[in-house]
Amino acid sequence: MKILSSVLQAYNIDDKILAVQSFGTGLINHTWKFEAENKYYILQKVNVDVFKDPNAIAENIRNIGAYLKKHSPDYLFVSPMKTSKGEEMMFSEEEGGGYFRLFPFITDSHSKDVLQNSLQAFEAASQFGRLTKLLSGFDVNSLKITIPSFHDLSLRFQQFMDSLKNGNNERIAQSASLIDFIKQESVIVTVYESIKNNPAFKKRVTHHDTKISNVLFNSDEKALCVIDLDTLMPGYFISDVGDMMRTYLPTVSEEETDFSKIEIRDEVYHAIVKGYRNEMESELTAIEEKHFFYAAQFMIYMQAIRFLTDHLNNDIYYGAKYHNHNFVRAGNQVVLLQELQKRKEVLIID
Ligand code: ADP
Ligand code: GN1
Ligand code: MG
Repeated sequence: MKILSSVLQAYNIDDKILAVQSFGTGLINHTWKFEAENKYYILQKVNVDVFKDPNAIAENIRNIGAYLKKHSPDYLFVSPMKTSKGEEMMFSEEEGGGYFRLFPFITDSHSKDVLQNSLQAFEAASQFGRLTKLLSGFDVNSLKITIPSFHDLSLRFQQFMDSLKNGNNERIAQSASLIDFIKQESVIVTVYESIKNNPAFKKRVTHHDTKISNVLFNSDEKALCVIDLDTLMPGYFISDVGDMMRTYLPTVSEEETDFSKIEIRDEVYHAIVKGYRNEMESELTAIEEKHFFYAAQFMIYMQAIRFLTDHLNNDIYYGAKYHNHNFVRAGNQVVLLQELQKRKEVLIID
């Protein structure tokens, strides 16, 4: 694996490049780690099929970074490094072309694909809550929309219904029971529509991808910071809390193919609520406070829809590493939602 020379030139890195490796388990961008001049770096190629305007990401991160530097100077906000021309990203024409950006590798940090205990959930939820809280004075409407209607469940449901008309017929037949389940649970969309029409649900600066691999921990298991800031956009708290629930509650990830292993950890649910509330309590309205459990349903349901829609559309968005990959992922998320629903009486503590 070789790093493009135009990329290294743009960042004035001309020494020997060591130990280049593909890094992380992200589904959208490409990420590598490498060493040069005794320092470690993270290099990323932005997926422009998904992020049609990479400059919008750079602008959001620049403006939020400047705000945090002024108002919360001790906060660790991981911005991309500047090129020698002072830009947060560079376009390379080499090998098909693409937008690349470089980050300093945060020392003594690692990320996780599966959460191991509720302390980690508390740490991560505090980090995501803190980010939104520190940005409560930032003009949320000044943010650029990097993916239009990203967490708009009504649109995701519509895209799913469209895939039933225009998608792969064999896959539609294969997915009958998943399709039925998603249709049966469409009250989750109805509740989302009432949220959209309710001014007590506030639009705040929202991360929109709070999965556990987007938190960096140190060797003492303290969360250092959040990363993967491409979808920092105006949004509802149910997006961030819900994606934490979706990815932290079960003992296995969305990639697990043995669905009997999907179990909800009650103590993790409570740790997420506690960590997020610790930071956000003064911001959340009374009605928002009552929607923590709904947040989990909302995000798991949306991810089930997105994986299944992609399967029906022949994997054009997420791709597939094996035959039926998105079908399996959708099945995993459906089982997760069913397991969550079973815990409803126990988990709702309001
Ligand atoms: P993706 O959009 O593909 O999910 P991420 O920005 O989340 O990309 O990066 C993928 C992985 O790379 C992360 O889960 C984390 O392990 C690692 N990573 C990203 N940025 C840094 C950084 N600045 N320092 C250390 N590790 C990082
Ligand atoms: C994608 O890039 P990554 O892996 O952090 C996706 C999220 C999904 C997630 C499912 C821009 O996130 O919305 O929840 O996969 N990001 C985009 O793992 O679609
Ligand atoms: Mg990521």
